[in-house]
Amino acid sequence: MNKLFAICRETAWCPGCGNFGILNALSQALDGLGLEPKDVLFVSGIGQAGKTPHYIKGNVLNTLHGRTLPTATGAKIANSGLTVIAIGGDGDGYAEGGNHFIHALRRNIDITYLVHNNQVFGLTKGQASPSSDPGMMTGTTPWGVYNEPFNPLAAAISMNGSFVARSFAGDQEHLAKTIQAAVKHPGFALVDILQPCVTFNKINTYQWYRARVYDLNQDPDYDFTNRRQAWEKSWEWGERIPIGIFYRSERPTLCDQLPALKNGPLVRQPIPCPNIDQVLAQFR
Ligand SMILES: Cc1ncc(C[n+]2csc(CCOP(=O)(O)OP(=O)(O)O)c2C)c(N)n1
Ligand code: SF4
Repeated sequence: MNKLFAICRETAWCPGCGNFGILNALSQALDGLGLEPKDVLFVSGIGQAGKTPHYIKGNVLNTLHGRTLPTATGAKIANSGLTVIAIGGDGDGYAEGGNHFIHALRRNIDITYLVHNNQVFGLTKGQASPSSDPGMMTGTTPWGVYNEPFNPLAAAISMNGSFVARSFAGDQEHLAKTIQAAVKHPGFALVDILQPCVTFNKINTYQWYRARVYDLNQDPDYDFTNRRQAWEKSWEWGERIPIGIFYRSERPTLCDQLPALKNGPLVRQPIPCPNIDQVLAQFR
């Protein structure tokens, strides 16, 4: 297999960070799909996860914290021929960018969204995030997290997200396979990735996850087209944690429905060249 998406720079991540497993799986997945870096755009915001596009070959659009999804949406509409992969942390996607997450699900824009879910704000030194487990003590929650955690899978299934999956940074094969399925899916594809932050999250470690995760798609009775079953499964957390494709359905994507894209990607369409004198005459 060609290694076109080879990892191309030294990283600024801590040794042992779960982001390495995600980066390797992403590169493996894209090589396996036969894509070329020139046809792939990685979009990210700010955070440790947001650095991922800097370390892999492809086009990169690095935007503001929490604005990964609207930026990726704009890029996909401008050049619908690109494979667009949005990447961010749980803070970027479920806190600052939480509103955008909901609307990307509604629009069913054809992008893959990888959320490196380490249950903390890693870059800013380990504050609690929306997915921190209750009771977790951090710099901003010295008496423990009081709030109910945000459940991205349940939220996505409730909003009729068309592809909803979870994987684990410590299982590269499973993650690469899940990313491939997400990229191939026509529509908005969420992959929430359990990502150990070895520096600031001493609870949800590799060991902790390894003792709990299981592949729900190995269960012959699990039907990922059954939305109710998927929603119920999305609440399983604690002693056992399911990974795999929770829910999948097909409906028109945003780009399928935009009249301006009927003749192909906007960037390939001729730009109407107005007569500048006539335009200026309108303002006289
Ligand atoms: C609008 C805005 N708010 C806050 C910040 C500060 N900030 C930068 S990264 C970050 C959180 C990063 O956490 P997460 O998105 O979970 O990514 P991680 O670093 O854990 O991969 C915050 C709060 C910012 N850069 N911009
Ligand atoms: S602080 Fe956590 S998320 Fe950031 S690089 Fe280190 S281990 Fe990874």
